[in-house]
Amino acid sequence: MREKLKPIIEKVHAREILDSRGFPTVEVEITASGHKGISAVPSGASTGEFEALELRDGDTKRFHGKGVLKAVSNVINNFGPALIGKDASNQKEIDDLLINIDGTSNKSTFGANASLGISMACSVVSAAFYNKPIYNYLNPKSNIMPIPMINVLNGGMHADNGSDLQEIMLFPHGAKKFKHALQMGSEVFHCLKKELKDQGMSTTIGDEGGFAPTLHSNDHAIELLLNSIEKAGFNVGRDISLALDVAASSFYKDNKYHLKVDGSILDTDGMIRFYEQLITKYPIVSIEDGLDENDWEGWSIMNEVLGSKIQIVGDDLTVTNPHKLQKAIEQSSINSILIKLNQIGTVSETIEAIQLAKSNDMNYIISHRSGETEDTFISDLSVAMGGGQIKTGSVCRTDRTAKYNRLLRIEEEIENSRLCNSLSFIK
Ligand code: 2PG
Ligand code: MG
Repeated sequence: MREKLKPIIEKVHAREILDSRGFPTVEVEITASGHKGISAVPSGASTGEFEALELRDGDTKRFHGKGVLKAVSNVINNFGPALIGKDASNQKEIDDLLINIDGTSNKSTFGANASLGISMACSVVSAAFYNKPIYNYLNPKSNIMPIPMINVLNGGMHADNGSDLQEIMLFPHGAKKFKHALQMGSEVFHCLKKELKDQGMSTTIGDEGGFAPTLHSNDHAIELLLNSIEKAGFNVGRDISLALDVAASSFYKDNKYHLKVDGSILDTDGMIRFYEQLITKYPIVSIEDGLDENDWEGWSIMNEVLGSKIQIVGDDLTVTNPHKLQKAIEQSSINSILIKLNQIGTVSETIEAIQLAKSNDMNYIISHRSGETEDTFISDLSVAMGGGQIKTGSVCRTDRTAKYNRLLRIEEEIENSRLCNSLSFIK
Protein backbone atom coordinates (compact mmCIF):
# COMPACT_ATOMS: atom_id res chain seq x y z
CA MET A 1 0.00 0.00 0.00
CA ARG A 2 2.78 2.47 0.97
CA GLU A 3 4.52 1.81 -2.38
CA LYS A 4 1.65 3.64 -4.09
CA LEU A 5 3.02 6.85 -2.61
CA LYS A 6 6.12 6.57 -4.75
CA PRO A 7 6.71 6.53 -8.49
CA ILE A 8 7.48 2.83 -8.88
CA ILE A 9 8.87 1.94 -12.30
CA GLU A 10 6.55 -0.34 -14.26
CA LYS A 11 7.85 -0.09 -17.79
CA VAL A 12 11.02 1.11 -19.54
CA HIS A 13 10.78 1.76 -23.24
CA ALA A 14 13.00 3.52 -25.78
CA ARG A 15 12.97 4.45 -29.44
CA GLU A 16 15.12 6.01 -32.10
CA ILE A 17 14.04 9.56 -33.02
CA LEU A 18 15.72 12.32 -35.07
CA ASP A 19 17.68 15.25 -33.68
CA SER A 20 17.97 18.77 -35.07
CA ARG A 21 20.71 17.76 -37.51
CA GLY A 22 18.58 14.90 -38.86
CA PHE A 23 20.63 12.21 -37.13
CA PRO A 24 19.10 9.52 -34.91
CA THR A 25 19.10 9.89 -31.16
CA VAL A 26 17.66 8.02 -28.18
CA GLU A 27 14.30 8.79 -26.61
CA VAL A 28 13.35 6.99 -23.39
CA GLU A 29 9.86 6.57 -22.00
CA ILE A 30 9.40 5.42 -18.42
CA THR A 31 6.10 4.52 -16.82
CA ALA A 32 5.97 4.68 -13.04
CA SER A 33 2.86 4.20 -10.89
CA GLY A 34 0.68 5.05 -13.88
CA HIS A 35 2.61 8.21 -14.88
CA LYS A 36 4.80 8.68 -17.93
CA GLY A 37 8.12 10.51 -18.35
CA ILE A 38 9.78 11.02 -21.74
CA SER A 39 13.32 12.27 -22.37
CA ALA A 40 15.38 12.73 -25.50
CA VAL A 41 19.17 12.75 -25.52
CA PRO A 42 21.17 15.48 -27.31
CA SER A 43 24.39 15.04 -29.31
CA GLY A 44 27.51 17.17 -29.78
CA ALA A 45 29.66 17.89 -32.85
CA SER A 46 32.70 19.45 -31.20
CA THR A 47 32.84 16.73 -28.60
CA GLY A 48 35.50 16.53 -25.92
CA GLU A 49 37.92 13.63 -26.13
CA PHE A 50 37.04 12.54 -22.58
CA GLU A 51 33.25 12.65 -22.79
CA ALA A 52 31.24 9.57 -21.85
CA LEU A 53 30.62 7.39 -24.88
CA GLU A 54 27.76 8.11 -27.24
CA LEU A 55 26.94 4.69 -28.64
CA ARG A 56 26.27 4.61 -32.40
CA ASP A 57 25.51 1.43 -34.34
CA GLY A 58 28.27 1.88 -36.90
CA ASP A 59 26.23 -0.21 -39.35
CA THR A 60 26.55 1.85 -42.50
CA LYS A 61 23.38 0.43 -44.05
CA ARG A 62 21.30 2.51 -41.67
CA PHE A 63 21.72 6.29 -41.19
CA HIS A 64 25.32 6.11 -42.48
CA GLY A 65 26.35 4.29 -39.33
CA LYS A 66 24.74 6.83 -37.01
CA GLY A 67 21.80 4.67 -35.90
CA VAL A 68 21.25 4.21 -32.17
CA LEU A 69 19.36 0.90 -32.13
CA LYS A 70 22.03 -0.70 -29.94
CA ALA A 71 21.60 2.03 -27.32
CA VAL A 72 17.81 1.69 -27.60
CA SER A 73 18.08 -2.04 -27.08
CA ASN A 74 20.41 -1.49 -24.12
CA VAL A 75 17.78 0.71 -22.47
CA ILE A 76 15.08 -1.90 -22.94
CA ASN A 77 17.00 -5.13 -22.45
CA ASN A 78 20.09 -4.40 -20.37
CA PHE A 79 18.97 -1.62 -18.03
CA GLY A 80 15.19 -2.06 -18.18
CA PRO A 81 14.72 -5.31 -16.23
CA ALA A 82 16.89 -4.05 -13.33
CA LEU A 83 14.80 -0.89 -13.04
CA ILE A 84 11.36 -2.48 -12.78
CA GLY A 85 10.00 -2.06 -9.25
CA LYS A 86 12.50 0.67 -8.33
CA ASP A 87 11.53 4.11 -7.03
CA ALA A 88 12.15 6.52 -9.95
CA SER A 89 12.48 9.44 -7.54
CA ASN A 90 15.50 7.86 -5.87
CA GLN A 91 17.74 9.42 -8.52
CA LYS A 92 21.01 8.50 -6.88
CA GLU A 93 20.04 4.83 -6.51
CA ILE A 94 18.84 4.70 -10.13
CA ASP A 95 21.99 6.38 -11.44
CA ASP A 96 24.31 4.22 -9.35
CA LEU A 97 22.52 1.20 -10.72
CA LEU A 98 23.07 2.41 -14.30
CA ILE A 99 26.73 3.12 -13.58
CA ASN A 100 27.24 -0.32 -12.03
CA ILE A 101 25.43 -2.23 -14.76
CA ASP A 102 27.56 -0.47 -17.38
CA GLY A 103 30.67 -1.05 -15.30
CA THR A 104 33.03 1.34 -17.15
CA SER A 105 34.18 4.84 -16.21
CA ASN A 106 32.99 6.34 -19.52
CA LYS A 107 29.78 4.29 -19.95
CA SER A 108 31.21 2.54 -22.97
CA THR A 109 29.48 -0.82 -22.44
CA PHE A 110 25.91 0.35 -23.02
CA GLY A 111 26.36 4.01 -23.99
CA ALA A 112 25.88 7.28 -22.14
CA ASN A 113 23.00 8.02 -24.53
CA ALA A 114 21.22 4.97 -23.06
CA SER A 115 21.94 5.82 -19.41
CA LEU A 116 21.17 9.52 -19.72
CA GLY A 117 17.81 8.91 -21.39
CA ILE A 118 16.79 6.72 -18.45
CA SER A 119 18.25 9.03 -15.84
CA MET A 120 16.42 12.12 -17.14
CA ALA A 121 13.17 10.22 -17.75
CA CYS A 122 13.23 9.14 -14.08
CA SER A 123 13.29 12.81 -13.03
CA VAL A 124 10.55 13.64 -15.50
CA VAL A 125 8.24 10.83 -14.43
CA SER A 126 8.84 11.56 -10.75
CA ALA A 127 7.92 15.22 -11.25
CA ALA A 128 4.76 14.07 -13.04
CA PHE A 129 3.96 11.65 -10.22
CA TYR A 130 4.28 14.38 -7.60
CA ASN A 131 2.37 16.74 -9.90
CA LYS A 132 5.17 19.31 -9.89
CA PRO A 133 7.02 21.12 -12.66
CA ILE A 134 10.45 19.52 -13.11
CA TYR A 135 12.42 22.56 -11.84
CA ASN A 136 10.32 22.60 -8.67
CA TYR A 137 10.54 18.85 -8.20
CA LEU A 138 14.35 19.10 -8.44
CA ASN A 139 14.52 22.13 -6.15
CA PRO A 140 11.39 23.49 -4.47
CA LYS A 141 13.21 26.74 -3.68
CA SER A 142 14.06 27.56 -7.32
CA ASN A 143 13.49 31.18 -8.17
CA ILE A 144 16.58 32.39 -10.06
CA MET A 145 16.13 32.62 -13.81
CA PRO A 146 19.25 32.17 -15.95
CA ILE A 147 20.72 34.85 -18.19
CA PRO A 148 20.70 33.31 -21.67
CA MET A 149 23.92 33.18 -23.68
CA ILE A 150 22.45 33.64 -27.15
CA ASN A 151 24.62 32.29 -29.94
CA VAL A 152 23.91 34.52 -32.93
CA LEU A 153 27.11 33.90 -34.92
CA ASN A 154 28.02 30.28 -35.57
CA GLY A 155 31.44 29.19 -36.75
CA GLY A 156 33.97 26.42 -36.28
CA MET A 157 32.48 22.93 -36.54
CA HIS A 158 28.93 24.26 -36.34
CA ALA A 159 28.93 25.96 -39.74
CA ASP A 160 30.56 25.69 -43.16
CA ASN A 161 31.54 29.35 -43.09
CA GLY A 162 31.80 31.74 -40.19
CA SER A 163 34.59 32.62 -37.82
CA ASP A 164 37.14 30.30 -36.19
CA LEU A 165 35.31 31.08 -32.96
CA GLN A 166 32.61 28.42 -32.77
CA GLU A 167 30.11 30.64 -30.96
CA ILE A 168 29.81 34.38 -30.55
CA MET A 169 27.06 34.95 -28.04
CA LEU A 170 25.02 37.84 -26.68
CA PHE A 171 25.03 38.06 -22.91
CA PRO A 172 22.10 40.40 -22.10
CA HIS A 173 22.88 40.99 -18.42
CA GLY A 174 21.23 44.42 -18.44
CA ALA A 175 17.77 42.83 -18.57
CA LYS A 176 15.58 42.72 -15.50
CA LYS A 177 13.52 39.68 -16.49
CA PHE A 178 14.29 36.61 -18.56
CA LYS A 179 11.64 37.59 -21.10
CA HIS A 180 13.36 40.94 -21.62
CA ALA A 181 16.73 39.26 -22.08
CA LEU A 182 15.21 37.05 -24.75
CA GLN A 183 13.53 40.00 -26.44
CA MET A 184 16.86 41.83 -26.52
CA GLY A 185 18.41 38.78 -28.15
CA SER A 186 15.71 38.57 -30.77
CA GLU A 187 15.91 42.29 -31.59
CA VAL A 188 19.67 42.16 -32.05
CA PHE A 189 19.39 38.92 -34.07
CA HIS A 190 17.08 40.64 -36.56
CA CYS A 191 19.24 43.78 -36.75
CA LEU A 192 22.19 41.51 -37.47
CA LYS A 193 20.24 39.76 -40.21
CA LYS A 194 19.43 43.10 -41.82
CA GLU A 195 23.03 44.25 -41.49
CA LEU A 196 24.29 41.07 -43.18
CA LYS A 197 21.73 41.41 -45.98
CA ASP A 198 22.58 45.08 -46.52
CA GLN A 199 26.24 44.17 -46.86
CA GLY A 200 25.43 41.40 -49.33
CA MET A 201 26.50 38.71 -46.88
CA SER A 202 24.87 35.34 -46.34
CA THR A 203 22.13 34.94 -43.75
CA THR A 204 22.32 31.14 -43.80
CA ILE A 205 22.27 29.71 -40.31
CA GLY A 206 24.48 27.15 -38.61
CA ASP A 207 23.64 24.22 -36.34
CA GLU A 208 22.60 26.37 -33.39
CA GLY A 209 20.57 28.88 -35.37
CA GLY A 210 23.14 31.67 -35.53
CA PHE A 211 24.29 33.24 -38.80
CA ALA A 212 27.40 31.93 -40.49
CA PRO A 213 28.59 34.49 -43.04
CA THR A 214 31.98 34.43 -44.77
CA LEU A 215 34.17 36.86 -42.84
CA HIS A 216 37.46 38.76 -43.30
CA SER A 217 38.62 38.10 -39.77
CA ASN A 218 37.45 37.05 -36.31
CA ASP A 219 37.38 40.72 -35.29
CA HIS A 220 35.06 41.34 -38.25
CA ALA A 221 32.51 38.92 -36.73
CA ILE A 222 32.63 40.65 -33.36
CA GLU A 223 32.36 44.12 -34.91
CA LEU A 224 29.36 43.13 -37.02
CA LEU A 225 27.64 41.99 -33.86
CA LEU A 226 28.54 45.08 -31.82
CA ASN A 227 27.16 47.22 -34.62
CA SER A 228 23.89 45.31 -34.55
CA ILE A 229 23.60 45.65 -30.77
CA GLU A 230 23.85 49.42 -31.17
CA LYS A 231 21.46 49.48 -34.11
CA ALA A 232 18.93 47.59 -31.97
CA GLY A 233 19.18 50.48 -29.48
CA PHE A 234 21.21 48.80 -26.76
CA ASN A 235 24.31 49.93 -24.98
CA VAL A 236 27.26 47.67 -25.58
CA GLY A 237 28.69 46.57 -22.25
CA ARG A 238 25.89 47.99 -20.10
CA ASP A 239 22.87 46.16 -21.59
CA ILE A 240 24.57 43.43 -23.54
CA SER A 241 28.10 42.02 -23.42
CA LEU A 242 29.57 39.20 -25.44
CA ALA A 243 30.56 35.63 -24.60
CA LEU A 244 32.69 33.35 -26.78
CA ASP A 245 32.99 29.62 -27.16
CA VAL A 246 36.24 29.25 -29.05
CA ALA A 247 36.20 25.41 -29.03
CA ALA A 248 39.96 25.64 -29.52
CA SER A 249 40.50 21.86 -29.52
CA SER A 250 38.90 21.82 -32.96
CA PHE A 251 41.74 23.85 -34.50
CA TYR A 252 44.68 22.66 -32.39
CA LYS A 253 47.21 20.66 -34.39
CA ASP A 254 50.90 19.90 -33.76
CA ASN A 255 50.93 22.01 -30.57
CA LYS A 256 49.67 25.08 -32.43
CA TYR A 257 46.38 26.89 -32.83
CA HIS A 258 45.42 27.39 -36.48
CA LEU A 259 43.14 30.41 -36.86
CA LYS A 260 42.06 30.01 -40.47
CA VAL A 261 39.95 33.14 -40.83
CA ASP A 262 42.74 35.34 -39.43
CA GLY A 263 45.36 33.36 -41.34
CA SER A 264 47.47 32.98 -38.18
CA ILE A 265 49.10 30.07 -36.38
CA LEU A 266 49.63 30.73 -32.66
CA ASP A 267 51.17 28.92 -29.74
CA THR A 268 49.56 28.92 -26.28
CA ASP A 269 51.09 32.27 -25.26
CA GLY A 270 50.00 33.73 -28.57
CA MET A 271 46.43 32.60 -27.95
CA ILE A 272 46.39 34.12 -24.47
CA ARG A 273 47.70 37.40 -25.91
CA PHE A 274 45.03 37.20 -28.63
CA TYR A 275 42.35 36.94 -25.91
CA GLU A 276 43.93 39.73 -23.87
CA GLN A 277 43.66 42.01 -26.87
CA LEU A 278 40.11 40.89 -27.58
CA ILE A 279 38.87 41.59 -24.07
CA THR A 280 40.64 44.94 -24.01
CA LYS A 281 39.01 45.95 -27.29
CA TYR A 282 35.58 44.42 -26.83
CA PRO A 283 33.06 43.90 -23.98
CA ILE A 284 33.69 40.16 -23.71
CA VAL A 285 32.77 38.67 -20.33
CA SER A 286 33.26 34.96 -20.90
CA ILE A 287 35.60 32.76 -22.94
CA GLU A 288 34.89 29.03 -23.15
CA ASP A 289 37.41 26.44 -24.31
CA GLY A 290 39.98 29.09 -25.16
CA LEU A 291 42.67 26.42 -25.31
CA ASP A 292 42.93 22.75 -26.25
CA GLU A 293 41.51 20.16 -23.86
CA ASN A 294 44.98 18.73 -23.19
CA ASP A 295 46.83 22.05 -22.84
CA TRP A 296 46.52 21.98 -19.02
CA GLU A 297 49.59 24.11 -18.42
CA GLY A 298 48.24 26.75 -20.77
CA TRP A 299 44.87 26.79 -19.01
CA SER A 300 46.45 27.63 -15.64
CA ILE A 301 48.34 30.53 -17.21
CA MET A 302 45.26 31.77 -19.05
CA ASN A 303 43.19 31.65 -15.86
CA GLU A 304 45.90 33.53 -13.98
CA VAL A 305 46.18 36.24 -16.63
CA LEU A 306 42.49 36.66 -17.50
CA GLY A 307 40.51 34.92 -14.75
CA SER A 308 40.10 38.03 -12.58
CA LYS A 309 38.47 39.90 -15.46
CA ILE A 310 36.23 37.40 -17.24
CA GLN A 311 34.78 33.91 -16.99
CA ILE A 312 37.27 31.25 -18.06
CA VAL A 313 34.96 28.37 -18.90
CA GLY A 314 35.94 24.72 -19.22
CA ASP A 315 33.84 22.58 -21.53
CA ASP A 316 35.90 20.01 -23.49
CA LEU A 317 38.50 20.43 -20.74
CA THR A 318 36.23 19.29 -17.93
CA VAL A 319 33.44 17.37 -19.74
CA THR A 320 31.05 17.72 -16.74
CA ASN A 321 33.16 15.10 -15.02
CA PRO A 322 33.68 15.65 -11.27
CA HIS A 323 37.18 14.06 -11.51
CA LYS A 324 38.26 16.34 -14.34
CA LEU A 325 36.74 19.31 -12.51
CA GLN A 326 38.68 18.36 -9.38
CA LYS A 327 41.90 18.42 -11.43
CA ALA A 328 40.95 21.81 -12.88
CA ILE A 329 40.32 23.13 -9.35
CA GLU A 330 43.68 21.85 -8.12
CA GLN A 331 45.48 23.40 -11.06
CA SER A 332 43.46 26.66 -11.04
CA SER A 333 42.67 26.08 -14.70
CA ILE A 334 39.25 27.72 -14.79
CA ASN A 335 36.85 29.87 -12.79
CA SER A 336 33.69 28.53 -14.52
CA ILE A 337 32.38 25.31 -15.99
CA LEU A 338 29.98 24.39 -18.76
CA ILE A 339 27.54 21.67 -17.72
CA LYS A 340 26.24 19.17 -20.27
CA LEU A 341 24.30 16.13 -19.08
CA ASN A 342 25.36 13.87 -21.92
CA GLN A 343 29.06 14.47 -21.36
CA ILE A 344 28.80 12.40 -18.19
CA GLY A 345 25.61 10.41 -18.72
CA THR A 346 23.50 10.66 -15.54
CA VAL A 347 21.59 13.41 -13.73
CA SER A 348 23.25 12.61 -10.37
CA GLU A 349 26.80 12.93 -11.69
CA THR A 350 25.82 16.17 -13.43
CA ILE A 351 24.52 17.57 -10.14
CA GLU A 352 27.65 16.33 -8.40
CA ALA A 353 29.78 18.34 -10.84
CA ILE A 354 27.60 21.41 -10.23
CA GLN A 355 27.90 21.05 -6.46
CA LEU A 356 31.65 20.72 -6.70
CA ALA A 357 31.78 23.88 -8.82
CA LYS A 358 29.50 25.70 -6.39
CA SER A 359 31.53 24.74 -3.34
CA ASN A 360 34.62 26.11 -5.07
CA ASP A 361 32.96 29.44 -5.90
CA MET A 362 32.87 28.74 -9.59
CA ASN A 363 30.23 29.86 -12.03
CA TYR A 364 28.41 27.12 -13.90
CA ILE A 365 26.44 27.33 -17.11
CA ILE A 366 23.85 24.72 -18.06
CA SER A 367 24.23 23.95 -21.76
CA HIS A 368 22.54 22.33 -24.74
CA ARG A 369 24.43 20.40 -27.44
CA SER A 370 24.69 21.45 -31.07
CA GLY A 371 22.50 18.46 -31.96
CA GLU A 372 19.27 18.93 -29.99
CA THR A 373 15.63 17.87 -29.85
CA GLU A 374 12.44 19.46 -28.58
CA ASP A 375 13.29 18.20 -25.08
CA THR A 376 13.42 21.06 -22.56
CA PHE A 377 14.89 19.32 -19.52
CA ILE A 378 17.88 21.69 -19.43
CA SER A 379 15.60 24.71 -19.03
CA ASP A 380 14.16 23.23 -15.85
CA LEU A 381 17.59 22.08 -14.70
CA SER A 382 19.05 25.56 -15.15
CA VAL A 383 16.39 27.07 -12.90
CA ALA A 384 16.61 24.25 -10.36
CA MET A 385 20.39 24.57 -10.09
CA GLY A 386 20.22 28.35 -9.64
CA GLY A 387 23.51 29.07 -11.40
CA GLY A 388 22.04 31.97 -13.28
CA GLN A 389 23.31 31.13 -16.77
CA ILE A 390 22.13 28.96 -19.66
CA LYS A 391 23.59 28.44 -23.11
CA THR A 392 21.08 27.18 -25.59
CA GLY A 393 21.73 28.65 -29.00
CA SER A 394 20.19 31.34 -31.10
CA VAL A 395 16.65 32.70 -31.03
CA CYS A 396 15.54 30.73 -34.07
CA ARG A 397 15.17 26.98 -34.77
CA THR A 398 12.56 25.24 -32.66
CA ASP A 399 15.16 22.97 -31.04
CA ARG A 400 16.61 26.16 -29.47
CA THR A 401 13.47 28.25 -28.93
CA ALA A 402 11.76 25.28 -27.21
CA LYS A 403 14.20 25.77 -24.34
CA TYR A 404 13.74 29.55 -24.24
CA ASN A 405 9.96 29.26 -24.48
CA ARG A 406 9.96 26.79 -21.61
CA LEU A 407 11.89 29.36 -19.56
CA LEU A 408 9.29 32.01 -20.41
CA ARG A 409 6.60 29.74 -18.96
CA ILE A 410 8.68 28.99 -15.87
CA GLU A 411 9.31 32.69 -15.27
CA GLU A 412 5.58 33.32 -15.38
CA GLU A 413 4.92 30.40 -13.03
CA ILE A 414 7.39 31.34 -10.28
CA GLU A 415 5.91 34.21 -8.33
CA ASN A 416 9.10 35.58 -6.83
CA SER A 417 11.38 34.80 -9.77
CA ARG A 418 14.30 37.07 -10.57
CA LEU A 419 16.83 37.12 -13.36
CA CYS A 420 20.28 36.36 -12.02
CA ASN A 421 22.11 39.58 -11.17
CA SER A 422 24.74 38.32 -8.82
CA LEU A 423 27.48 37.21 -11.19
CA SER A 424 30.80 38.58 -10.03
CA PHE A 425 32.06 39.53 -13.49
CA ILE A 426 29.08 41.77 -14.24
CA LYS A 427 30.25 45.25 -13.34
C1 2PG B 1 29.79 23.45 -27.14
C2 2PG B 1 28.58 22.78 -27.71
C3 2PG B 1 27.28 23.46 -27.52
P1 2PG B 1 28.77 20.73 -29.23
O1 2PG B 1 30.91 23.26 -27.63
O2 2PG B 1 29.70 24.12 -26.12
O3 2PG B 1 27.22 24.76 -27.99
O4 2PG B 1 28.78 22.32 -28.99
O5 2PG B 1 27.47 20.23 -28.72
O6 2PG B 1 28.95 20.56 -30.72
O7 2PG B 1 29.91 20.17 -28.46
MG1 MG C 1 31.88 24.45 -25.89
